[in-house]
Amino acid sequence: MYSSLTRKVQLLKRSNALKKTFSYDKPPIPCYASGISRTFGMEVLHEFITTGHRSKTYQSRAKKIFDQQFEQDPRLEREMDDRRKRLMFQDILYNFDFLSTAVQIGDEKLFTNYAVWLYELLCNLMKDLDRDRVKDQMVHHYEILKTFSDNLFEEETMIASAKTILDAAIDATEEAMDNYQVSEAFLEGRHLPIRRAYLNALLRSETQKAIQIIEGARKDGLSLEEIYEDVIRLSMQEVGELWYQNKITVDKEHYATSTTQMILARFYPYIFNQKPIDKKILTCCIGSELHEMGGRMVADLFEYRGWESVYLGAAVPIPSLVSAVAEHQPIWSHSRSPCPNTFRPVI
Ligand code: B12
Repeated sequence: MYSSLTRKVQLLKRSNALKKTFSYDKPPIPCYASGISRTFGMEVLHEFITTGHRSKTYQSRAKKIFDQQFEQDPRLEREMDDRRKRLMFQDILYNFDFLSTAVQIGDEKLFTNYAVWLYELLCNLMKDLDRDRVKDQMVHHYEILKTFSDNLFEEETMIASAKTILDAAIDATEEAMDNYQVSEAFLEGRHLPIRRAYLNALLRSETQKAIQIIEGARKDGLSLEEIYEDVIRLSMQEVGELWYQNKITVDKEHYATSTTQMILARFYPYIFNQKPIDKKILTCCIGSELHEMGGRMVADLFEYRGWESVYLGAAVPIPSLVSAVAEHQPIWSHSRSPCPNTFRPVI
């Protein structure tokens, strides 16, 4: 692909400059995806002026990769407007640049660092897409690049090296996916590794894995209270934080909620099989309050301790609550009223 000596010298010069200047928040070469104009390196500027950025062959290869990604992934058509498509195409050209530089000088890190930087940048730019979706797009792109390695490089060793580097970029992007910032509250307290793994699984929409983490925690001896309080409650509260900070989309929050509810339901045969102690609790959310999972968990924990629990769920009108209390005669009724969060005994 880059056979001329001049080109090799250019690449080496640029890669040395990159090694010096690369940092996570400071991209080494201009990236159109950011929409922010950054300083061009002299050789890039020269190439840009003389060739209209890239040669025709270069552009047509990029176009093939671009088209293939759209063909194989129909969701892209919905996610990418014209501007994004244009930027994505430009990024493919930059990806070529970085890949070939890394291959030429045999420095895998050059490409993997860039891949992580690009991933974080795209997550920030495409807030309407979740981190796992952006990750999937990038991984898919590197997979396609792998199949194109034979077209991009001539020598066998370079083709093999490109594939290895792309595999490393896939791993680095997968890792970066879990590398988001969490709140102090999430980091405090017991069972952080389990909590972190559970939250990661939710954010990756890995339902089976989320189930396994909770079941594994149970098998490892965590009590139901620990699972509810230290793992599930704090993970869900973090989901709320991430949503509030616009780091995850609302559908991801809904997924996390429904998956967690499904996982809680798996405990029911066990929870509802305890020795009764002849006490009854009634819980619910009043009025317009929809946050029903906490109340459900409270009811579960009482049930587990032998109480009979009556859980009315979300958005219960006050007259209905009053008649339910009359009907069930609980010795303790608790309700959650609309945001901001308040809980009060009703009798
Ligand atoms: C899932 C969720 C939703 C789901 C709820 C679905 C469901 N089936 O429950 C949906 C999408 C419906 C939703 C909607 C909204 N949500 Co919301 N939601 C959450 C989220 C991410 C998780 C809630 C949860 O289940 N937490 C896990 C449980 C275990 O924790 P918990 O609720 O605190 O419960 C524990 C204790 O508080 C207590 N407890 C809770 N309930 C009860 C009840 C009784 C009887 C007792 C004794 C104890 C008790 O014990 C529990 C166990 O420890 C939270 C984030 C968070 N910080 O919790 C935001 C959060 C509560 N939501 C928030 C907001 C703003 C909203 C909306 C207004 C958003 C909007 N603009 O539409 C609406 C309001 C809907 C409404 N009318 O009530 C804010 C509230 C901000 C505030 N300070 O009030 C939060 C904190 C997100 C955020 N960081 O901004 N939400």
